[in-house]
Amino acid sequence: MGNMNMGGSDPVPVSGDTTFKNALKIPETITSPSNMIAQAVQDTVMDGKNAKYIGYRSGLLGPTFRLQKGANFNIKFSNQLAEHTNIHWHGLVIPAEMDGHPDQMVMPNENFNYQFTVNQQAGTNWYHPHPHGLTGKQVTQGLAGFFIVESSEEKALNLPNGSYEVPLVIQDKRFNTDATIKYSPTMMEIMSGYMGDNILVNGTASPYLNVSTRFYRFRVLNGSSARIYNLALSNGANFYVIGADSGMLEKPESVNSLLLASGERVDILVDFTNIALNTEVYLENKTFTGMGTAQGTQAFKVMKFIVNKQETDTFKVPSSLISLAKLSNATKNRSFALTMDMANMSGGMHKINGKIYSATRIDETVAVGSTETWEFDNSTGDEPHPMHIHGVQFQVVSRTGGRNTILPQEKAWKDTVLVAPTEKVKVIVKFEQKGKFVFHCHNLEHEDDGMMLNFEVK
Ligand SMILES: [Cu+2]
Repeated sequence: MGNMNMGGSDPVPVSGDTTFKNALKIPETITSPSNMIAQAVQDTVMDGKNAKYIGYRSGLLGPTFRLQKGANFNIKFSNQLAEHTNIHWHGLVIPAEMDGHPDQMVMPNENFNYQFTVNQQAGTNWYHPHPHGLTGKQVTQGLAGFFIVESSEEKALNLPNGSYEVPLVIQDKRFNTDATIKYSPTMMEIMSGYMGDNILVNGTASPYLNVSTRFYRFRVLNGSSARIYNLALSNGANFYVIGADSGMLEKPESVNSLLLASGERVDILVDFTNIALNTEVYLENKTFTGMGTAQGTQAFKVMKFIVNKQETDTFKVPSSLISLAKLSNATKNRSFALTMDMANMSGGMHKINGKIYSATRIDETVAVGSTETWEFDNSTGDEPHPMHIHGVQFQVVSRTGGRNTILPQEKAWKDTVLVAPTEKVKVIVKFEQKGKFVFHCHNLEHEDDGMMLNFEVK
């Protein structure tokens, strides 16, 4: 391993089926949750082959929960897998004992009641397992889903809804010849992240969606282990960013493309109004630079939209969306150095402030109710790290080095922020939930490799 490229392995080219002949699957929507089971499931994902995966209901992935701000969430979660798992409610600010900390495992054949009040603004959250060392494997093999929070303030905007509001979880996967999902990262792939050669949307390989001549709202989640996407439309049209992670922007921002890292979400409006019938428009990934040697070198298509129905749409993109109270008056700054250390290959290479994860160590102690700035410092690194903090939402305050700006998809309540090589990114956070939480890189191989620390709010 002496002369290896410190920036990671060669990129895994996307070489899967590009016929875009499979109708996009839409996960079941649940408004009155009762139970969830992590279990073996049968599904048809690749090449028409029925195969065994893991999921929370009847196929790959889980349902979309859709709850109103103020609603109570209460489910009996059963683990029918052969290994421990749990559920982290990514983006929800809920009590520590419900957050799915890596300490809080549900063992095989055991149950746990996840019970909390949804007490935050409208946004696109999601859920996935968080067992330390197994998160990448369990998410890649099928465990993930959306958790959408709605509010009256958001409803009043009359955004496209019903079948015109579509959640899209983008994931890259590798398959075995029997169509089961392969997950076996090499040492090199622990550095770069494990990338797949097939792009799936909502568990659908090579997907298409029929659309009408009107506006659509797409809630896009990067549910991949490591791959970053530079999303754009193949017709070159701009689209409107209206939300990011767990909240909405104050006003829509028109963009031509945007980067979305693992764990991040973006809520967008796409205008198909003046497109001729039978036109095909692709959601695609454009090449990009500045994210290490393993990312961004290849352009590829993600999914196909077929404009095949004429409709009259009177929707106008609103000039303003919601009011967003800016956090200020931080009383403390903490800085976190993001590094990669080849000297400790077997014990964890990816570190935060020189440390790999220890379940028994509290790394930071924060006063409940306090507001702080946290700075993620990747100024000496050559890998991108999407940093996620549990139990809070934050606002991005500054980015210095690298892209040197706050991007449209960062001007809202967030919980995951992409810190590129050479960048320092500062976020402002108010800590309102007591207890023990983690923060970590959402490149799931980095996370499983130990790029995660504990903090306790008390
Ligand atoms: Cu990382």
